[in-house]
Order: sequence, then structure tokens, then C-alpha cells
Amino acid sequence: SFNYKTYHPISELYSFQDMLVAENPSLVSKIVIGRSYEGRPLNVLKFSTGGSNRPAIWIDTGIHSREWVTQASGTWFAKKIVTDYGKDPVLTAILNKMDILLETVTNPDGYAYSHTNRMWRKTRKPNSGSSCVGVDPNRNWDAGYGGPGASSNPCSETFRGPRAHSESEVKSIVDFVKSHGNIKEFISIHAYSQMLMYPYGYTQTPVKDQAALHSLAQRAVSALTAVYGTRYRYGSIINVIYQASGGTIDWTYNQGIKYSYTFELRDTGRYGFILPANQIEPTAEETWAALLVLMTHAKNNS
Ligand code: 0X9
Ligand code: ZN
Repeated sequence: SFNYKTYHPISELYSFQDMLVAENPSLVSKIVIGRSYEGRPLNVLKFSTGGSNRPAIWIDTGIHSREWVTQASGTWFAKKIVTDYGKDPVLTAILNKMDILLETVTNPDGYAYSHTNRMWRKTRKPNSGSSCVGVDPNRNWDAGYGGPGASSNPCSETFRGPRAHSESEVKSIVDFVKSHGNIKEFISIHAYSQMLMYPYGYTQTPVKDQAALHSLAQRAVSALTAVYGTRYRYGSIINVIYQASGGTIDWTYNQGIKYSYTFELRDTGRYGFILPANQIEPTAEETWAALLVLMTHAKNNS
């Protein structure tokens, strides 16, 4: 059976997804929302207990490939959902009203490449006129695209790409979100720094829901810290971390998804992206406590 205490190559994460669907066909299905540049499937696990196009919660992990604790945590969340449905009343109440959509390997080409080039962050699409490869998929969204907090240099780690939504890994989510039309909460999971943030990253202008998003973030962080004492900062992206344009949750918020959040998981820099595998489970477990708070609020307020 699957070992949650270690990091896995992409083939094993894909096999895990198929096993989960095979073992829980009445709860989980796999939606292929597109293909990566190199042709890998972009898989979304849909957890649903009925209805048609129920209001939904989106969670993605691994849009930056080197942030390995995120894909590992996303995999752990998938197992947690099938284990706890019908047992944990908090999760059960969420799934009796809403669907959960979980993309655990959001940048598969980057993740595959990061097994031989461990610090790879971007996509793997070549850039015309440059020998540098890849686009930062968290600078490629049509929200403040091209503004400060992203680079026009293809060799930069924060290269925004030739145009908004140029990356298949981004455009596939854009098309899915628009065609779904009923996503109420969107949570994009990164590492590292121990932060929970809401929009905006591209501008200092506060979002109109700032007060509600801030107090919900505070409650989610309290739940997270209660598990192992891990300290988190929270607030808007631009205030808590730095200015970043073309980011995922600024786009989803501007699409009308009020509860748009992004995490930066463990740690604060001791190990950084190379978080030891014995921290996968505690990281996932504490993050799950925060996710339950965020998801329950969306359930009660949408
Ligand atoms: O620079 C980024 O894209 C994010 N930090 S990371 O180390 N994961 O690369 C911060 C940008 C805004 N925050 C998120 N969207 N998580
Ligand atoms: Zn990241």
C-alpha cells in the first residue's frame, strides 16, 4: 500500500489516483481537464456524494514543482477524504452539500523534471528566442498580468510567459473553472514560509471582502496551530509576502470566487523546499485542520 512517509515519482502519484478511484467508485472520480506541454494528463479528483454540479471547493497542490510537500500533502488529503467521509461529521457535512475538486500534480512536467533537477519550479515549455525553459505558472494568470512582481525575462524564475494563460497547465484550470461555474472556494497550496493568504498580490487595493477573508484566515490558522504549534502568518499576499502579479487566486477572486486562499506550507527556511519526508504527515495533518475550517465556512456561506 501507499507510503505517505516518503516522496514519490510522478508515476506513483498517478497510480495512487487510479487506485483511489478504483477502490471508492461511488465517492471519487477522475476528470482529465487537459494535458501538460509534454503531454501528461492534468488530473482532477472529484469527490462527490451526489447531485449534479453541486457547489464546489477547489484545492490544487504542486503548481510549483519543487514544492514537494504540497503534492505529498494533496495525496494525503485525497486519502483522508475517503477515510473520513461518513465518520468525521465535519467532513461529512461538507461533502453532503458540496463537491471537492483536488488537483494534486498541477505541474506534472515540472514535477517529473524535479526528480533529476530538484529545484525546478516552472513549467517545461521552451521559450522562443531563448535557451531558457519554462514559465512561472503563478505569474501567468490574467490578473494584473504583466505588472510589477513578475518578469518578462524567460530565464527568470518568475517569468510571466509570452501572454496570459499561455501555459496549458494554467489554461486548463481557467477553462474548467469557467465551464464549471459553481466553484465557491479556491485554495492553491504552495511551500514554503508558513503563511495563509488571500488576494491581492498584484495591487495594494484591498479586496471588497477583506474583513471576512481576514477573520476566516485567523480562524483557520488557529486550528492549524492547535495541532502541532506551527506558527503561521496571514493577510493579503502583497502585505504578507511580496508583490506578485498574474497569480492564481487573484484571478479566481476576480472571477467571483469569494473564498480564494493560498497557503505556503512548512517550513520557514531551515530545509525550505527540501523538507524532510518525516514532516509530510504532520504538515498534511495540520493543514487539513485549517482546510476543514475554510471548507466549513464556504459550506455555511454559499
Ligand atoms: O512567488 C510565489 O509564487 C509564491 N511563493 S513561492 O515560494 N511558493 O513561489 C508567493 C506568491 C503569492 N503567493 C501564493 N500564490 N502562494
Ligand atoms: Zn510556490
